[in-house]
Amino acid sequence: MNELPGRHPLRDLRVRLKRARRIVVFSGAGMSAESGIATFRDAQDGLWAHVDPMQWASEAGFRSDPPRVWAWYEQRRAAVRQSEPNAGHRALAAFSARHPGLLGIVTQNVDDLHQRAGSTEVIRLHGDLLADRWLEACPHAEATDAAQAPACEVDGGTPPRCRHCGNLRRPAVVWFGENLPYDALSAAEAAVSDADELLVVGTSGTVWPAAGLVVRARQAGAHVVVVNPEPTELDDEAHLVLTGTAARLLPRLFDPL
Ligand code: BJW
Repeated sequence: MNELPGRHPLRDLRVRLKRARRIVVFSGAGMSAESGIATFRDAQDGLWAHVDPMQWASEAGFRSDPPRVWAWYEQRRAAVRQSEPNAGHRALAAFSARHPGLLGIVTQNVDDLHQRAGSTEVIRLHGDLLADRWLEACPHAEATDAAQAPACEVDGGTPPRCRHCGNLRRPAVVWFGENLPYDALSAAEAAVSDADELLVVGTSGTVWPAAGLVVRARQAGAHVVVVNPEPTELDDEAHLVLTGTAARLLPRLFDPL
């Protein structure tokens, strides 16, 4: 059963945050929306408003047309490089700097805006948009002994390939049907299990197993707060739903009075 919000939910939450032993922020694409980065599922301008996600964010989609998918990722990389952290990212980083060890971030985001704002304790569940890796375990990429195989060489293609075996580079993100990085998911599970406050910011809560972290946190006793301008799949898990954007609400929660 969720709490009825008090007359001053923001003020009450600030008091809770002040008393908290461990705060975790679980963020999604909406966290970066006010930095100009498109969300995925926004009906108007989300990345997937007009395309089938499985054609873009799955291994099968990539294999079906590597240049098309690579070019889409290159556009998104350029948008991230040109963007800046917003007031929400900065409020979290500044709070962490004032209270070392109190706040951790578990993010589904593949941009680097939490890190560029100055947050150091960030667990990335879905990888790194700005990095890439081999599609297959490449014998040339893995070889350390030049006698075993010639050193791997990346050609200048789109996407780049290994000159020797044709293996492709791919974005170092987690696509549908792929396991999340084991270390990141384990660390995230431990972090949310230990939180007394969990703030769920800017995620629709539709993608698993990430969304399950909120269920886990609540079961482990955390006070769960959703921050989002729209309803989400996780609202029923929340003790409190704050309707508003990350860049507007997070400074009001975390900035010093
Ligand atoms: C604002 C705002 C503002 C706007 N301020 N807020 C259990 C049940 C059902 C399905 C599954 C299940 N377990 C696994 C699955 C399958 C699948 C899944 O979850 N499917 C569902 C969609 C049905 N999961 C997987 O495949 C995962 N892997 C896995 O489970 O491995 C095991 C396995 C192996 C083999 C076979 C099967 C399973 C992997 C998931 C990988 C997700 N990858 C993506 C793409 C990353 C690469 C890329 O960027 O291209 O990650 S999908 C995309 O969704 C991205 C995001 O991180 C993720 C979450 O999206 P997010 O962040 O919530 O964004 P939106 O757009 O949905 O929402 C934005 C929100 O912001 C909205 O609420 C707005 O209102 C709000 N907002 N402005 C605050 N200013």
